[in-house]
Amino acid sequence: MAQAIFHFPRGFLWGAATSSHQVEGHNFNNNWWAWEQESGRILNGDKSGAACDWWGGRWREDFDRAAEGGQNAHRFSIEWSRIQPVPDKWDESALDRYREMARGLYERNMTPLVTLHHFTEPLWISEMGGWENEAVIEPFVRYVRKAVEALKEFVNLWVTINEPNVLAVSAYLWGTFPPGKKDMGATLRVMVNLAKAHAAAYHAIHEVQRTARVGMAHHLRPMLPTRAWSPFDRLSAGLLSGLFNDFFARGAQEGILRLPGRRIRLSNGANTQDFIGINYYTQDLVTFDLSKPGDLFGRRYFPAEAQLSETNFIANLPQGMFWSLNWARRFSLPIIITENGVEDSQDKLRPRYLIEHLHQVWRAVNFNYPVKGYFHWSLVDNFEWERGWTQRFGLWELDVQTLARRKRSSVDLYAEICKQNGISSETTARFAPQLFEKLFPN
Ligand code: IFM
Repeated sequence: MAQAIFHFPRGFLWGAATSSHQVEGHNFNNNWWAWEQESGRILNGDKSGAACDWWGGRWREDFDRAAEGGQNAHRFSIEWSRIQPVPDKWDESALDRYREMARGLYERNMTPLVTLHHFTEPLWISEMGGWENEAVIEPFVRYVRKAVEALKEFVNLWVTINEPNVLAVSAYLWGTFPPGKKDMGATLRVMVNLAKAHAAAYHAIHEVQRTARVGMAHHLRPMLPTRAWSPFDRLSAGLLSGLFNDFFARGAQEGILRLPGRRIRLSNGANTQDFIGINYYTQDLVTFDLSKPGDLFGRRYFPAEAQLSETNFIANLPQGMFWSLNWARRFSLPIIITENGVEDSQDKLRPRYLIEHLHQVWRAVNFNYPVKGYFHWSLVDNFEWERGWTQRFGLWELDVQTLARRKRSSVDLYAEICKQNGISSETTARFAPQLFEKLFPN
């Protein structure tokens, strides 16, 4: 049997990613809690409830699990609605708790990466009109300053906004996130405001903390023309990808926002990323379809032969990870994989998915792509937005009733990878034997 290891660079960050609303519980002062109370919004009428009870302190045991599993980093988010429950009040005790969490990572020799906005906002921001209203940028930046000031002793890696493209599209085009609009004009306005908010937050963070490294977590969904020879398939794939994948990252590089048919120049927008964060899960094929003007004439689907996840949400297409890293390389900045994972309650696909995706990361590293870290989504099963508890992304299983954690076999797999700083032939043989010949041919 081949004995070999795909090594990662020294100092590579190995971690998992989580977000406040999905793990904390009892987050009742934000727009998502309110949304969950409306009937028909969440699959099965599920509610985040106590979630993983991190606000009750169970982050400690989950951080212990991560540290024991060889993880040397963790990405978590902080909740604006807890820190600033009303416009003229800061809750210092909430900031203290987040400081304790950041210190908790530090004490476990884990590097914290903190996300400042991960899909949720205080109710009073929604009452102002949310991201449709440019006036919310100013309070957002005030909150960012306050949070960075409070956490900077332990944190210098920041994500300003998680997946601004998913947020804009889900909340304003598909209507699956609050406020549930289906309006292309509103979607584009929100995208512009989020891009402006990122730029302003970037500068604010650097004013408060000179050594900060700041980025966004870009949800990348490669969209490839079904028929590469077809100019129409190429056109709709290019339009979709340009708006969904490129808008924020290019905007933060060039200071120019490219909307269909017009451009907006941001005076403070250029070079406002210190690293490129990538959330990669799956990719699409795109066929030109005249009946889909709202989708820029593109019909998206998974290749017929692709292996699908438990709820058909994700196709296991690891080549898309390489595509994403290649996409990120053009910015000449360090790259961090801020999310990657699969929903799989039985842990049938995850071991294979994990190894195959990390193998693509390793390939990129060998082409000298500047990949600095990988954060698996997620550490423990958590509340999956409009899909409620129906999708299980955790390395650890959560019993939503009792809050008990149970180990999936991917826990041991990921621990071996983190501890070896690489993927060994032995690990592959044990956890995903079907991949062995492909990855380690004799
Ligand atoms: O759970 C989400 C996360 O909040 C953002 N990125 C995708 C994950 C899986 O759907």
